[in-house]
Amino acid sequence: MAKKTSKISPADNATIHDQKLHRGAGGELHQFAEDGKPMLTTAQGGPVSDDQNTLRLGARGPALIDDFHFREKIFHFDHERIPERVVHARGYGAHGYFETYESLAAYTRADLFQRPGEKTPAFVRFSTVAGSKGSFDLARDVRGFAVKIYTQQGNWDLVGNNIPVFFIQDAIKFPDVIHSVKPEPDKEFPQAQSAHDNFWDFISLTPESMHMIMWVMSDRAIPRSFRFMEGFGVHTFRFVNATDDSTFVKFHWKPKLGLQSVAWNEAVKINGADPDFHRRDLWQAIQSGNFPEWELCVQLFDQDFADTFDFDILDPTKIIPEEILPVKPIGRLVLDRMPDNFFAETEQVAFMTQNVPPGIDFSNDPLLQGRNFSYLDTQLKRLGGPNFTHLPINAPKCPFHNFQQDGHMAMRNPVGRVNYQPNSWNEGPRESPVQGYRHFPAEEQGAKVRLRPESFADHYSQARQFYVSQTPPEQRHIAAALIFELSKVETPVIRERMVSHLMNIDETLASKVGHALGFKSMPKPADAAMPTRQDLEPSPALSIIERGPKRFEGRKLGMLVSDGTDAAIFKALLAEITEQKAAFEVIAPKIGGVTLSDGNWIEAHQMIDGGPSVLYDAVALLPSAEGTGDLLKEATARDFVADAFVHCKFIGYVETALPLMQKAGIADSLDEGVIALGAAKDVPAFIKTLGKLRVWGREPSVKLN
Ligand code: HDD
Repeated sequence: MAKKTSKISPADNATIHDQKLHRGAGGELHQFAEDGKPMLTTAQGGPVSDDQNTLRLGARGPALIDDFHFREKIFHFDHERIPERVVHARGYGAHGYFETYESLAAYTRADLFQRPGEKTPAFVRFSTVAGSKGSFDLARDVRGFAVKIYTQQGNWDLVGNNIPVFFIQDAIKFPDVIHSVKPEPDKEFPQAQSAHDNFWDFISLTPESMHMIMWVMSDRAIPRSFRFMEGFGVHTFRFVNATDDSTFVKFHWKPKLGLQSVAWNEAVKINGADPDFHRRDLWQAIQSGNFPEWELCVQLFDQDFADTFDFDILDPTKIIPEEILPVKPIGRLVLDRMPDNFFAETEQVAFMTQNVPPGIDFSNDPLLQGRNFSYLDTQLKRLGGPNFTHLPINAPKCPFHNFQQDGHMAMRNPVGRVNYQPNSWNEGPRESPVQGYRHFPAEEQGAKVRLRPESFADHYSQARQFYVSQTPPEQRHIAAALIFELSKVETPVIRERMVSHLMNIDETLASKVGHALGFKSMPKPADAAMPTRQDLEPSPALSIIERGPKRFEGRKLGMLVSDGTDAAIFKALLAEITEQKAAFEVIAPKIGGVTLSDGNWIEAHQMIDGGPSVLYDAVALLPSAEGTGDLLKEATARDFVADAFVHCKFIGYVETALPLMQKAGIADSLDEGVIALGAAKDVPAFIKTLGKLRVWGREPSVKLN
């Protein structure tokens, strides 16, 4: 008997299917279920009848292997995770654009820097370094600041940190420094913390890390928000122009909203109250239209400058102070869109230091050279194969053509016969000697050696310069951080060795730390390859407080309210906060909200237990007399007030809140940072004062650290 063949052409087939298909809100095609809603299908497109029960032999019988839907669903779930990044596992990203201010053609032929006003799409991922993917945001740690700019000449990845120097001078030491800071391998703790023996053991045996340690022990390591951090390319790179002239360049990102950090005692509490504090902050800012912005600034210099500068420009443990070589703003980065899907974009984005467009080149910094190997290698492991560049977040946004093919999960496959060149059909893409990437023809010579140059040998002078450039509160915080961290070190000889390094940086700092650790006598200064220079000028640009924004824009006021809160004062605060482009949250005894004195009901963002004052930059205590009476019974309400005071925050208060302040133990030590709000007219002055951000003068009396 002849087999029946289908008479339906592909076109007919499409028409038949179209009757059952439906385009969803995101433009995706759906099959319809009986109620007209998009139908659940398997990954193969097979319609699913029951997603609640596995296929069984009888209602109480064994599961059947016939259940391909169950097997596919569980198989896919079992494979949902990819390896987390070996460092910088916890991160958060956003889309945006880079806008060039002026043509830099004299310095670089990089296309993105040629035309003033031109915007180029960008993606940024911020991260902590040591913690795993599920760790908390306010770890004392370096923050990653990785930027991918999708230029017309391919992707440029500037994979930087919020600190301009690094722990080590040579990439071969990277696994060691990272192993030492990660949880100790036998016990797998502590998580996301440097306060343990292994880390300080390695550091105290590695004098080149001392400059970085000063930064990591400073408030830079506990930023208030990603939006208030600087970013640095760290290494010296090269700009190369159309005629192959090279200029050395160091990259800096300067936040438009100024720098700000939190206090350590605050960071510890934020981690409990909101482990996603930094993520939430970025999400809320972008979703509410307050797009964070950074200026890209460069320090440009030539070989003559490099030859006369005090330190080797190839040494990644050194900076060039801005006071010696000013930074030049060359463009701005604006983040204006959150990813649609965290995994697809933020988790799968692959940054690689070797991604540079024509016109940007490397220096011989040995850390950078090692990184240029490591990043491609790690993406292969993490993303599972060589086609990670096919993922939309990693693919260039300019046209690209080559003969790479096949491999796991290839999404773009060549069409046609030719997959090599040269070929006899004159087909396919070809090289462009003029427009293509030309490496800067630096002339190099020398013997093959494993040697650290002598010019890298001064490990203490810039560490000292950083310390002496800080304001008194910042110096106190560095000392307190060292004391805290070393107090967690169980092996006395490591504590002593560390303090012996501090002796080479600043003796007062060293003795403060040694004294607090209970040393009977101070250790000798560590043997130093080179003596510490005392003549380096302080660099005010290194201080966060000196660089503070002096305004409250982008910050958040927490308003503690109750039923009967004075409506006029509350509304005046809202108006002024909005005027300052700042944010606010209402904290109430119940999440259901409160009724103000004028009878209007307002919603609460947090109930008092969920909105401790550590989540805010300043607070206003606005409960009515009756509300205060109720709050007096709540430990969380007392902590709200006491913490705000101890963390040196500005506090506005109405008279009816005084009993609460009494209970919190602050009523007898009011200072200029605790401001009475008698009436709505007092509000503008209060909000203006918030621009100072913290009352650091209060710190010694509250013994914050
Ligand atoms: Fe690195 C990730 C920054 C030294 C090897 N690094 C990574 C990320 C940032 C940095 C921001 C996260 C990127 C993302 O968000 O996906 N790393 C730095 C800076 C360094 C540095 C500023 C010194 C100046 N790194 C460094 C060295 C090596 C690596 C010396 C290895 C020799 N880094 C890696 C890595 C990672 C990484 C293992 C882990 C995940 C990834 O690359 O994509 O390859």
